Amino acid sequence: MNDRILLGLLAGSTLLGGCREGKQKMADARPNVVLIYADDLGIGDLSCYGAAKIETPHLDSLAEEGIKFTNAFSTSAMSTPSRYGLLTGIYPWRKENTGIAPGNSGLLIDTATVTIADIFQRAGYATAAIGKWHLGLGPSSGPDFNGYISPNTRDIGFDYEFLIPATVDRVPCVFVEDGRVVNLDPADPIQVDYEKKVGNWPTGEENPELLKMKPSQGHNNTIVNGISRIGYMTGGTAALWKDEQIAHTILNQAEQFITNNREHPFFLFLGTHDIHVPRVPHPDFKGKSGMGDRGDVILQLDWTVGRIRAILQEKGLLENTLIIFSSDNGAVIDDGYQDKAFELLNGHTPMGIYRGGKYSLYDAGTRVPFIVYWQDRIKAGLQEGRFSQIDLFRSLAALVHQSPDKHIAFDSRNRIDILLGEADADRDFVVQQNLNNTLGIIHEEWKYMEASNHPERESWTRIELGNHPRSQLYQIREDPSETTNVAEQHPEVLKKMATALDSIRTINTMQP
Ligand code: NG6
Ligand code: CA
Repeated sequence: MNDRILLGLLAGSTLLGGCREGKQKMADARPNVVLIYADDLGIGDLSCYGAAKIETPHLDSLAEEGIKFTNAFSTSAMSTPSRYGLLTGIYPWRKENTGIAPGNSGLLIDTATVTIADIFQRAGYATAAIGKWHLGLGPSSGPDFNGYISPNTRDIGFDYEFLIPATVDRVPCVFVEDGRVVNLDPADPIQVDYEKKVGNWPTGEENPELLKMKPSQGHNNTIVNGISRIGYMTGGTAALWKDEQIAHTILNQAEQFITNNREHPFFLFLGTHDIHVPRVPHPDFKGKSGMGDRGDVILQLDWTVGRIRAILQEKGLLENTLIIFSSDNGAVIDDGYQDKAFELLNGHTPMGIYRGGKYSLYDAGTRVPFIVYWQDRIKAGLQEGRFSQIDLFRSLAALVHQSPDKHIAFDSRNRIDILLGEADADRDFVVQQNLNNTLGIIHEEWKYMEASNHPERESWTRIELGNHPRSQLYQIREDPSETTNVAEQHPEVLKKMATALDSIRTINTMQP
């Protein structure tokens, strides 16, 4: 943050200290922060990003009245690593085991690591993680779902948690609240195994006739609510979620947290399940998009965002709340269930003009919608320069007047000026990561992708991953769809980009 803004914020907080009268009235007096992190939402999935076949009015008005970023990136093309990067300000590929986590993974963020939630706590905020987590829980041997799960997010800076432990297509299909499975009957303990079947609940593989949604890839283990998942489970019947209700459950928890903290500054990390698979819309949205379940859950996501904004408004908090909306990775169409996502697209282009998709090193893997809204405080605008979610850590820290030590969040840079619309987004280097931890880097008009011996496609993703035995180079200013590899024509650029990536990988060159 530049000094002017810092001084402004500091002055604001002292001057306005006396105006609070128990209610969060004035803008700039320790704003609340609500970070809504959607799942698998593509750069082309919202009408404010050019989608013509679907209407997302709530997100559109957020984008219209706030700042819409058109060149924003997640740190990775999958959920677990992107969340790791977002919450720690450290690139996930620096740490082992931040690939797609199973539902019985231990907590992947070391409790000694300072997270953005820790920073908010230091600033006197109440903090919560609500919704999709996907960074593991419990010790490295895995969580005990029948007892108190420790460590949990309360050991890494959150005061309150209400979590989908991994993903909705992975067992166990239960919520965890403050270290305990919600509604667990001790007489019906949960067992989870990712290797072999446990108990006698039917699986998609053995009993496909019981399925209301069939898998297209994998997803053929234990059946819960007529949908077969990844992994085996048994027990915990009273605790099982209902897929149709998940968006509402998450929203209700968010509303409660907001209500409980309406007189106190708060940070809410809200991970939606939408629009990840299995896509099972609530009846209010079923069939409403004309694009099948994938479209319906986009409407459901849009509704969730609209409700969050309305709740903040109802509580008198909207003018003092910074809302950030983004996605953990780019779009995927068929992600393992036969939900007719391809067949019903009707011309909709979730990846926009970009190549690849979720899992990929091509741009559609990490290029995501990114909207910032703060009523009255932020002027409506467009940010067309580059921005990476890795910078949220230090930017939000600066917003709440914290300056973390250099060894903390060392890949993150403070660009609160960009988030507040007071400077143009202009990240010099954007680092990208695909399913195989192959890295890419965007700099000036170039995009470089390092060589990789992994297959160019994996059958189960059906998406070009960007792995290639030779490094690739694209002139993305003229060729944003990455159609033509120009590595051979520009050997010096290739070398320069490779060196830049190497230096980021080995020493961190991005010290704030
Ligand atoms: C993959 C799953 C996919 C999704 C993904 C994680 C198969 C065939 N595919 O392994 O459905 O769950 O993992 O998605 O099992 S993420 O957005 O949470 O990273
Ligand atoms: Ca995801």
